[in-house]
Amino acid sequence: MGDLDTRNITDIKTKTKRLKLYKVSLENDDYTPREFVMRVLMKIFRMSEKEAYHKMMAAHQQGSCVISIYIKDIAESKARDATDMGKECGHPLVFNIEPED
Ligand code: TYC
Repeated sequence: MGDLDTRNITDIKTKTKRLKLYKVSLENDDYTPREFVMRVLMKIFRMSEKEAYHKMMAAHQQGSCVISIYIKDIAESKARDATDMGKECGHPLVFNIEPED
């Protein structure tokens, strides 16, 4: 009985899998107003005005900037909602996702 129980417990433990994480990045463009980018970051990613300013400026100066890291479903819906918010107002703002290494 002892041997069998120990093996079963080990099997259960090794089946625990870590969830894969995804980065959401903000892409720079030449048209979207800076204030609008900040509004999207504050609304969809719950940033303070100061954090939103720094992330927006990082994308503006470097071409893109990682905003945050989430499980797949959340990363996809945040990137889609944020990109849609730009589209609805006629801005070409884009958020992309990619697997974290
Ligand atoms: N480059 C834009 C401008 O000068 C502002 C901007 C910043 C747009 C960051 C997108 O991800 C972005 N109006």
